[in-house]
Amino acid sequence: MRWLLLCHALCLSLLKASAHTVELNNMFGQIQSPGYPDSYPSDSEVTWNITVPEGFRIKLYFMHFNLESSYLCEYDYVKVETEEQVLATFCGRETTDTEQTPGQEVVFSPGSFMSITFRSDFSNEERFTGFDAHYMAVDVDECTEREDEELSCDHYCHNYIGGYYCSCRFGYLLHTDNRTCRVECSDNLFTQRTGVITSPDFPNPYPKSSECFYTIELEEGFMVSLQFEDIFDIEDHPEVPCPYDYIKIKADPKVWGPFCGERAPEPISTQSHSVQILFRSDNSGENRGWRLSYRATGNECPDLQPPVHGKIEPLQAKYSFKDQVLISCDTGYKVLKDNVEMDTFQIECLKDGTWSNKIPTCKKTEMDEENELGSEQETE
Ligand SMILES: [Ca+2]
Ligand SMILES: [Ca+2]
Ligand SMILES: [Ca+2]
Repeated sequence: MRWLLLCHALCLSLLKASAHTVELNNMFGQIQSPGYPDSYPSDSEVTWNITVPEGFRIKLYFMHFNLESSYLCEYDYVKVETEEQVLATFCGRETTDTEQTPGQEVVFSPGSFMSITFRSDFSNEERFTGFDAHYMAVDVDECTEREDEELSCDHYCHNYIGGYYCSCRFGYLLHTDNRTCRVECSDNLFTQRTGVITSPDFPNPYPKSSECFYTIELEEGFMVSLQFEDIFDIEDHPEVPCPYDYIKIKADPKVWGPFCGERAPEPISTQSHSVQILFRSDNSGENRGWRLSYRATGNECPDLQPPVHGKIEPLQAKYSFKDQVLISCDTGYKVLKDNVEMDTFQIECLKDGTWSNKIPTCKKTEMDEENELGSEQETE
């Protein structure tokens, strides 16, 4: 029992002495089996951990390789791995069905870390000279290798040794994520009675990482209604309502939306003269966006009858807020308003749906009255 305990302690310390780890942080270097180019000792284990800066990966290859061969490399081996996966296991002198030697093979790490372990078992059937390997940091070409849309450049990618950067097409700005291209679209003011508003670049996919504001601002008394077109495509989610991109419409205190998906919202009658539209996009996805037309209408005023011996211009079936009408009289007549004679008189349809004034009358001018009298006398 005593001996056993002693052996246990002794064997452990022996094992510890023969197994050790070497940390390597250089951009290149050489790794050799213990005692190289002499034969390597039995019961030996060495691990080399190579770390290179971010943006690089490690290239490893062998100039010499001579290890004891065994079924599936059970005895002696060189194992190349990362934290997560075994990249290669080598042993022997020649590649067979169950043993692989590196030969001309080059091993690349997917990331900036690689671990190489050499192990020999308790015996060697003959003399083996081990291995001589070299490693170096090589650039990762992020532009051709990044297949994940969440990580790749939105527009243009530029690779350089040790890193990469993104740039955008003309008219776009690189977002602070240094990857997606946004547009400046926060300052759009519409003051006409009708108009068309679209997402940026419509019907091409709208820019990512953008926040667009559109304001329709008309005089009080107008009421804006919105109508979306059939092409409507805003990134959505099958369960969560509009978590990525959306359009929202606001006319204090009412809010419509957020809207997303592929079905255009129903027409919206805001009942307001001031409408704000917010459109937001996140950093991924390709969707076509939206297009809407708006129209501002006011209250309608009652029908108008032209005065006797007079006319109104323009003559319309209906008049609404802000429409103006000019009243004039036939030749020989004058417009009479509040006992004042004038050539024309203008009235306007007000926001409450009433006319600014009553229709004036047309009065025969005095000169004409005299003339008429005179002519009557002449004919007598
Ligand atoms: Ca061996
Ligand atoms: Ca690079
Ligand atoms: Ca999106």
